[in-house]
Amino acid sequence: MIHRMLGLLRAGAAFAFAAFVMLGWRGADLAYAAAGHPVDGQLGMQDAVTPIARGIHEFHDKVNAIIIAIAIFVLILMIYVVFRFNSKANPTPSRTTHNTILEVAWTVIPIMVLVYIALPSFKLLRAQYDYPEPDLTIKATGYQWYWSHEYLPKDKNDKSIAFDSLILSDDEIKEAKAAGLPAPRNLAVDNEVVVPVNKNVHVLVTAGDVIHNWTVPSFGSKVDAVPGRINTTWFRAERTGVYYGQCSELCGKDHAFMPIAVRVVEEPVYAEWMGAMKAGDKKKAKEIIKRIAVAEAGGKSSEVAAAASK
Ligand SMILES: [Cu+2]
Repeated sequence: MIHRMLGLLRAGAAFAFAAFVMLGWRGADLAYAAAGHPVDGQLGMQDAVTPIARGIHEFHDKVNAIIIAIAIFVLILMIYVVFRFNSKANPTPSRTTHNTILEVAWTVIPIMVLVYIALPSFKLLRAQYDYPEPDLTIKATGYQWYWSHEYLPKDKNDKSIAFDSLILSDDEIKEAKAAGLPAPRNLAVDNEVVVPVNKNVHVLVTAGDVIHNWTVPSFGSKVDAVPGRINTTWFRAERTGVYYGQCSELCGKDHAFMPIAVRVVEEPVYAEWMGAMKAGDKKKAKEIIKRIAVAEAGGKSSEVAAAASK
């Protein structure tokens, strides 16, 4: 009897250990996730490259640890009850019906756990909706089935630029790959959104037909695009690279084929790209991005990309 209980306790401990190993795994698959898109065999979420996304991941891990601890605690209690109080081990059951201390404890402790979860949750929510001064504002409009992006002018002397982002066809992906670009299937687009690294970017999100959703997991951004209404999100990407997302509100037949690609580049590259776009030279703008993309795909570091831009 005692032996069986010990065996079960040991199994519980093994389960707990396995759960924590799984949690800890998130650190190990950063190398994959740094790709800015999901990869085969990946565990956990895509790498966080903004303070908000990092906050979301930390909060997720913390809540997960609490969930696992509670599940293990309840499991151990149940196992104990099954063996200690079954009809053989405990033929005359106790007639106790109330225990004030116990009842207060099992009410107050869960309240304390919930408050412990709620406080950082509100803090995170506030950070998401507490917009810092923008360095750049982009309007993203969802259409069936592509995204249109407009860079709003800083003042009345400034010029706005706009372009559509459409998914690459299989042939275009082949071409891009031949040119040394990663171009992941169902994620790569013809015109990437380009933003400078370490700058606050506000995104005004809306739609022109039905409801879409502008989502980039690595930024912790996920905002419904509702026709006739402007929703907002902000991000400050801290690492160069290209970060992908997908429309996340079922919007029709090609819902799965209207990805979002945001390329984070060093400030001088951004200025160069913006200059070309404002001059209406889309070809030159594409060349700039291609040069950075090839350098990053090969060297995987922002230094390489920065050097390539000189
Ligand atoms: Cu959509």
